[in-house]
Amino acid sequence: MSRKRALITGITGQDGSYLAELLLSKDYEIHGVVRRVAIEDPEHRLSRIRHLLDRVTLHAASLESYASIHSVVEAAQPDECYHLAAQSFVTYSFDDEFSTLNTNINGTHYLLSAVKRMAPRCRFYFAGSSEMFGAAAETPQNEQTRFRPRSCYGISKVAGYELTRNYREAYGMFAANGILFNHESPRRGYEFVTRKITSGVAKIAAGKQSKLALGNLSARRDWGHAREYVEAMWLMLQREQPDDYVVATGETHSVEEFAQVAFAAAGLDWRDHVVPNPTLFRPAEVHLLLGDASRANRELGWSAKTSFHQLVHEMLAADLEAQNISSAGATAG
Ligand code: G4F
Repeated sequence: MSRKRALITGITGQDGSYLAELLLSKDYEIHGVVRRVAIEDPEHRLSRIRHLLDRVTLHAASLESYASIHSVVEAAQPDECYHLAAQSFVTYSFDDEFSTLNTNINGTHYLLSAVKRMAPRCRFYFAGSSEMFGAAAETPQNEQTRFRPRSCYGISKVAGYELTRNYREAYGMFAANGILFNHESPRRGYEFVTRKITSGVAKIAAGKQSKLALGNLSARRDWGHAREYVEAMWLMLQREQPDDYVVATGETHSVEEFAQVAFAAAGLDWRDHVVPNPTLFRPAEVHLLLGDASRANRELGWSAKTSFHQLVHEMLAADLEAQNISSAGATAG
């Protein structure tokens, strides 16, 4: 039997890199969609997949161009398509609503349409988000919880979710939505609060800075490990029938708790270093997210394994090592 082919948009990101590793371990042939600038600047823009470059085929395309997306799908002829690429930083979606909505909604629509035309039997995964729940009316949130997004990012993800569901219902495509709660790792981008904290703690421990400015410390998130969350994506596309799944740990912690644990692990007191910065508050905040992943547990056999403390410690250890500080000094998780 020939190898299965997977097409991954966003392959250069945290999730894309873990997913490519997972699928390579299952002997998939991997095709990734990247921006042309990434191919021209591999040192910086392909850093998360540098170790995979001789085993993946990269295609230059833009989510803003239907023609380029169509060409990639036609060339790759994927059996499975994982649509992870997006403008994914919620804060930025307040700064530029238009580009977030255009890229995220049109990009998903272009890809769905191209798959329907060029590879109709391809199984499609859409990276939905717990940001879709927004000011959720119930806690914990599951697949039935109503969406009440609080940002253009959340709105764009609701649109992508609905497009995916509509292609499933209207055209019989195998199209599944993952509703993933926050998932982090040492590969997380520095703009997200978890990595901002662990990299900040490491720089403070190295004596390179003394303060860390943060916004809303009381916001609560359900934080899991990205490496485990990509397994849930793959499992969703192995089902007999497509469906939508919440992927979460079932635990919620505040930003303050995250900071407290990270600083304490480096032998520091967060109160000596964290400075509140009101400009980092969002115009509309999502105050509390907590996922109920029992459907994923029941039907996919998936559950989160890494604890909150283990996650913080793993991220901090990587950032300490980047500062040439032995992570053995970090209190065990
Ligand atoms: O780390 P964050 O920027 O992640 P956020 O907004 O929850 O979104 C992430 O998770 C979503 C899944 O629910 C994804 F769809 C999305 O793409 C992204 O991966 O912020 C987390 C919380 C927020 O409440 C924010 O207000 O941390 C609070 N926060 C406090 N100080 C801060 C900061 N966030 C950032 N980025 N920077 C701060 O200084």
